[in-house]
Amino acid sequence: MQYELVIKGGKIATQSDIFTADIGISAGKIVAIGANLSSAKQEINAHGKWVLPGGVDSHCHIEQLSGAGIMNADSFETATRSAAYGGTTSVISFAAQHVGMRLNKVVADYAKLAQQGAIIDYAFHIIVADISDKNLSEDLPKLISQGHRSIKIFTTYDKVRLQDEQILDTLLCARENGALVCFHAENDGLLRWMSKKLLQKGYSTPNFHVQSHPRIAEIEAINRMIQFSKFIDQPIVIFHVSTIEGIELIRAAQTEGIKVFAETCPHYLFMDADELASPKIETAKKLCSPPQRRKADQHALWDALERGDLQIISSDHAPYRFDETGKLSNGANAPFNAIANGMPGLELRLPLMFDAMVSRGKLGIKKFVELTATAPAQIYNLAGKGSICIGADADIAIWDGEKQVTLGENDLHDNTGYNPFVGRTIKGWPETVLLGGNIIIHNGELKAKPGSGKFINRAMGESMRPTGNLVSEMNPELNFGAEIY
Ligand code: DUC
Ligand code: ZN
Ligand code: ZN
Repeated sequence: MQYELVIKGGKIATQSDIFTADIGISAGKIVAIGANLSSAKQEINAHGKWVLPGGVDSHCHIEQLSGAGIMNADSFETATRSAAYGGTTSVISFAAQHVGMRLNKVVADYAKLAQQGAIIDYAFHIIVADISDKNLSEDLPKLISQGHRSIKIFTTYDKVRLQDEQILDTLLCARENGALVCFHAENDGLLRWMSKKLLQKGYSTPNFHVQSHPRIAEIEAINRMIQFSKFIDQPIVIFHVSTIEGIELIRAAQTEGIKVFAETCPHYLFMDADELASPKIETAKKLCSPPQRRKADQHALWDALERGDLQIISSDHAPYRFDETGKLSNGANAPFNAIANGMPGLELRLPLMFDAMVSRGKLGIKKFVELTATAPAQIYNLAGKGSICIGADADIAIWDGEKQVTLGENDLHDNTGYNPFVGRTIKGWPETVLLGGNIIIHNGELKAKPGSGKFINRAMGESMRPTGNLVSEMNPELNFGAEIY
């Protein structure tokens, strides 16, 4: 058999195995894995290199208008270019509804932007902010059946959050149509009350962002969303878990049999609240919600990743330039609650995690592959993604495990213009990246064109299936025969 491409002699890692082999690729797929594969139109020598599945980043904000009306710094082109440079080959970004918009149109608009700009494959979480009109009765079921199998809900942020009753309606809609529901879980009242109190006392500089997002806000909202998930029997994902107590709630729910998945992000693992201690406006560069927490939380997050309580590491890439278009859109003296939240993360998610997990040995390379590629692909049902096996998409990153890189202020390929991890030296870097068997990055050069990434149409997956365990009030046998579902 003649292959279009053979990757020779690399050390392959999957979530379950490490072995040395050649990989034969044809028509965009992995068609052979074995020794001495020959007869290829093109060969890549990977001796001495790691050959890993391309990364799957399942939480990133691209070309998105925030709840406060501030535009991301990145287009699909710049964000996915940056992802590719960092070894990521699939992203799930957001189709973000705002109040008054029809979901159909929102998704069509984002789909068009991605189609024109993306250089890696993509899917969308649909942000539901307005369930009125026919959004829930018509648009959402149709969009789910068209392959958009995940929904995101905010429990906070004035202009986009849903009320409890609306959350229950949306969970039920997801249950009936087969989709996951993801949450930004923080208690809105608590955040607003704390911001008001801090500002009344004159505490307005960026460092007070941490106090304005008390850990109890996360704990309360995670707990409430878990109880809702149990009540409706609808699988959920808790985004960006940052606290010990949040982990404990998730772990207890999973032990009880509630279908709760969860992620954390590099900025919670590698940064703590001390990074936000300065009252200077530069602190705005690292403002995100929830905020970075304590060293003890970092340790707990690592333990939770090891045990499997948290299954995914995403970037939560939310790029805003450090100027009047982004972080400083309300001026250089803006109070902490008028500064756009988020930081760039698409490009460095994998190198930071590789450095910690592989070069420094924390949890090892199989767990690295699992958390950053295989598990997000499985949980969100991105067929063909996140693993190296026969029949998988040939989305592959070839890593030089010895390469050391010291991060500069503006050396990323996104459009944010700064690097929150500047000054760190990390070991291990993806030098060649393939998408569907095509080389898209090689030795620091981009080889792909905007628009070459494809939409990943998702079927209903196992993670989305309800457990069948009904609380008594929802169980017709115990509830006077009332059928709620
Ligand atoms: N927080 C969010 O909720 N979204 C984007 C980035 C952030 O910090
Ligand atoms: Zn969020
Ligand atoms: Zn986010």
